[in-house]
Amino acid sequence: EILGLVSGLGQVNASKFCPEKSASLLGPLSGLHDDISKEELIKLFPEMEKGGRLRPKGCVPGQRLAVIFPYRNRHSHLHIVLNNLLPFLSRQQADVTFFVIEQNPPSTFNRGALLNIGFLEAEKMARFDCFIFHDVDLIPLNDNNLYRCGPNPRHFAVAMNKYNFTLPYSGYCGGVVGMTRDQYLTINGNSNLYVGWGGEDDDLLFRIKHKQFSLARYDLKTASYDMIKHKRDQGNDANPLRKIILKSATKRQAIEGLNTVKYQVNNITFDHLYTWIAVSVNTTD
Ligand code: UDH
Ligand code: NGS
Repeated sequence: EILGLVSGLGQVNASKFCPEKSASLLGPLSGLHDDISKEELIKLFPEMEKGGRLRPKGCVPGQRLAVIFPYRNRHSHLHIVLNNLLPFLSRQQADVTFFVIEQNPPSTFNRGALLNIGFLEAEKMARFDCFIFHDVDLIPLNDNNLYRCGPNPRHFAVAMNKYNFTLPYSGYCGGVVGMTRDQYLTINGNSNLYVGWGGEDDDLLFRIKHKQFSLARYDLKTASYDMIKHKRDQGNDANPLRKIILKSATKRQAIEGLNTVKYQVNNITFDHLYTWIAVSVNTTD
């Protein structure tokens, strides 16, 4: 009788955890590109919890995820990407909270600093196991592309439409990257020195490798994305110094990054779809 009780309990516990791979996955997806309003999205996903948390009913996921969007003036992209990510992550049975880290004017856009800020601010809210740093214009096209963290940092955005669904160069580490809390702390996050477009993602890979991690990637078919077409942003001109800064990536790693990012939080809103954090980034431009 005791044995029966023990094995019974075992079953109850085992069935509480979500399976490694959800039975709801569809594989390849066509990608939803149409504009959608915030109100329509809220209607489509009433089950979301304040602050933008989605989690499965009926089982407990192994990891709690924070998706961090670096953001300025991309309202339509944000909602298009959420219209894709919400069903995608729901099918993956993820426990996920979305953070929009908005850089207020006038400083030049600084993607690396915004990702550091997203990490630090999310840490103040809850204990997340896995951080997915996600450009706001990238739509995943296969739901076998599991948004999870593992023993090494993962580059998710391997194959994008704009590069004919191939990796543009072997060291490309942009778009969407995922890391555990410990991995991000170990590499000291992103550099804050890349003011304007370019280089911060290459710097990140130097940091990852310098701490003896390898970069995990799914295959091209699994890790494919559409980039939403858009015009050039204002306030994010290519940084003419990016290649020079990149040369000192590993020398700077310990003394510049997550441990030195300077910013002020201007506002925090716990919305239905996301936690929105508006910040001013103190940079040298
Ligand atoms: N982003 C914003 N607003 C901006 C700029 C960037 O929200 O004004 C965010 C957004 O999440 C975007 C990410 O930062 O997806 C990366 O921006 P990006 O300009 O590096 O990359 P994106 O893929 O465009 O959007 C590529 C344009 C290439 C410009 C080439 C310059 N030589
Ligand atoms: C490289 C940039 C990266 C950028 C990548 C892809 O040249 O930051 O192109 O560009 N590195 C440097 O400039 C040093 S993109 O597809 O965004 O146009 O991510």
